[in-house]
Amino acid sequence: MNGEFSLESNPLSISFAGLTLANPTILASGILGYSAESLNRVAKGGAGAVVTKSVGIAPRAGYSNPTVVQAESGLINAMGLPNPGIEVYSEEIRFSKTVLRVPVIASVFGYSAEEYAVVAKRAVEAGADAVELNVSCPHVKQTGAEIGQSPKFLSEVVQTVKAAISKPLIVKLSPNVADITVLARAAVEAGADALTAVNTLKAMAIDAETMRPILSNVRGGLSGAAVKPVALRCVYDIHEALGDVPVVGCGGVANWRDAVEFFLAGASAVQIGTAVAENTEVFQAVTKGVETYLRRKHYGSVKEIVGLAHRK
Ligand code: RRO
Repeated sequence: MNGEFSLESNPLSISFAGLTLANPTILASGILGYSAESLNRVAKGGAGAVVTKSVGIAPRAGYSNPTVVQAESGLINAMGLPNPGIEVYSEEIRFSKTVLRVPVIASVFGYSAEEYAVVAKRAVEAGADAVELNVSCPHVKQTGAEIGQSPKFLSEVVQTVKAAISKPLIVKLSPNVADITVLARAAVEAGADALTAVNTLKAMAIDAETMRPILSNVRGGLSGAAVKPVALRCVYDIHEALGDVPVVGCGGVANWRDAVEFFLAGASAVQIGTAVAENTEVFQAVTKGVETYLRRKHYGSVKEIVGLAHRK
């Protein structure tokens, strides 16, 4: 095995929705995902899989600056879905598959169910190992949360994409809803193979000196440590309501303890985003810490601890 673990005997390996990862850490969409080169840097840094920046059918410039503002214990962004469009981005996916040794998950968005399906199909044709539907961007009109907050729209998008691709379909849910289990159930009943919980929390920042909102788009999405308790509760709610549906935890993971908390809540893997901007070594550090934790607690694998916080 060239000195590597076989995936079956590796206690950190995890399988969900037809994907097998050597470790349960995944690069979240939107961070370092613009090119095959940056995805490769993250994979070499120890990520078990990577998710691309969200890509749509046509190029989009995104919002003007400022697009990011530091908040207490987190970041607020309103990038506005900047992306080169699937035609150009397909080349990055194709190239990434020649250099990366971990699964590449394409994050896709659209303004209709058909558009989502076209982009997803093109991403899979370019070699993506799975598709993550972004139905949860909190601040771009006519896509994102407008779809992810409506069980009817969500169901239509998921069904249409599912019929168009043969690879695993993951749906990234919004935390900006009254009851996330309603949307989780709608996605699964429409054919989602797994869920990512969650995208950013709707937020804003105001400058006391200029007396104006800071972001050019006024509203944005909060990520980082500040959202972890919300994301954890979302994963817990989904696991409680839907049991065995694979969930990928996303929101404020920065160290092994955060990751373990998400596994105990019911996540099979975790995505890391905001913390990567500060520390590209974070994947290795989290994986090592999880391994030490499993040994200390006498568990043989990550999957043995998934959902354990639900024990009565
Ligand atoms: O590009 C963005 O502004 C963005 C997206 Br697509 C998303 O899904 N979540 C977010 O916080 N920002």
